[in-house]
Amino acid sequence: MKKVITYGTFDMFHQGHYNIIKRAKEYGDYLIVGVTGDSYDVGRGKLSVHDSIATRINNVKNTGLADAIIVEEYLGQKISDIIKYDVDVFVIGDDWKGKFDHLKQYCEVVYLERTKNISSTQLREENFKHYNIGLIVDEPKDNQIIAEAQKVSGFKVSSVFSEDRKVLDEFQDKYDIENAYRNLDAFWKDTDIVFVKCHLDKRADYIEKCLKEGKHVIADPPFSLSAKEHARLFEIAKENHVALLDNVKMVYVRIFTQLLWMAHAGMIGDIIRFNCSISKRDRSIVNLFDDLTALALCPVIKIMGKDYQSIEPKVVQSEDGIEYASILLKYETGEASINIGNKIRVKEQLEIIGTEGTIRLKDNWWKSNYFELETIDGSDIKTYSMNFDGNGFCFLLSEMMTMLTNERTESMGLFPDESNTIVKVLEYIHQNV
Ligand code: C2G
Repeated sequence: MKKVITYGTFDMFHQGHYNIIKRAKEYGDYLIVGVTGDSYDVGRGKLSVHDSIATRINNVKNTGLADAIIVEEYLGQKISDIIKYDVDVFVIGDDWKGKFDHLKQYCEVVYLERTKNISSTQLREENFKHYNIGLIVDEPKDNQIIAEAQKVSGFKVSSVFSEDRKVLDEFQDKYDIENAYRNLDAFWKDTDIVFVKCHLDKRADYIEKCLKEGKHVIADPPFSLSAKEHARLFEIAKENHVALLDNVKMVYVRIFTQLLWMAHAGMIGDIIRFNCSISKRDRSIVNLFDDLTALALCPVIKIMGKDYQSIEPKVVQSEDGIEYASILLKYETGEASINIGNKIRVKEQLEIIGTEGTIRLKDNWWKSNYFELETIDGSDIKTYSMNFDGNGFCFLLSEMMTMLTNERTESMGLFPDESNTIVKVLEYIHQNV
């Protein structure tokens, strides 16, 4: 018996998918179809898959052509499958030409011509609502927002607004953005979601204007250094039935959800101590201390909770502002310490110490794709990882798409009251140093 295998996501099942499965079957007597699992697709940057795995498997099943259907869960599984199922021929579309030649040592490799003029991407574009993202900027830098938005179907960065003509021209040239505006009314006409990417002194004002205009907003935290004003912005978002999201990417990355689960499900016992440190020397960033502190407070609030009992800030200041801060938040059952180095360097790491184990994220913990779990029973250190390219903003956009589809305006990555707590702590620090 000659066995054939082929793989695919088979999202929005279409004629091109049917054709390749049918032609693959003709290469042998028994056809195995591998359907990609969600984690595998996320890991290879395919975030726009619309259909659930159950639907995708069902669609392959309904062709009546597959003798067996398997799920592709990890990179390299193709080799194991070919060996395990004693496969003779591997078939794939010629958009992958040359990419699977290394499988020739295990079986025959056949690239078949793709069916023209049909694709899942095209069907998603035709069938689902699209949202235009507009950026409000005060420097010609996009922090990878444009590239990240391209990974999530349904979003497109189409406009930019800046008060500064030079910045606007430079930005439009650099990123090849369709529309550039210095007039907010014109900018809003083209925009469903606004990323307010400007310095803290203007952030709250722009956020408020956009929300009142009925636009969904994403902005760097803190939105303001006044806890009252920050909380009011969430109220305005609620009144206008629009979403307001903190641009904190780490909480949307699955590795963080996994870490949160482990910490809260008691896998390291009772949490007694949280340590995290962050520093940056970029003097060109205004309010760098506030940006860094907000970022460091995010995992504190997510893991230790909002109900701290006291805050003890210790800071080193110069005429340039706060150069270093060590902030201790005391909780009923434990404490959290964060070290912020603004000019003064601190080693970046994040550590959650529990009575039965420790979770550690090394180096750039806010964009880490792995963490370690060390339990006190003496077993080995376990590493949990998840690969992703880019800076993780696409995961925030993915959550935004879910929110828009379900008409939910509050993010479940960082809840509004968690965001408000972060600013309450920041405000306290500024008032007490
Ligand atoms: N295909 C095709 N014609 C189209 C569209 C897709 O022949 N118009 C083929 C692809 O070449 C692929 C299969 O249909 O062989 C499935 O395509 P996708 O669902 O896009 O999956 P893909 O990302 O190509 O998965 O392990 C996963 C595989 O490596 C590839």
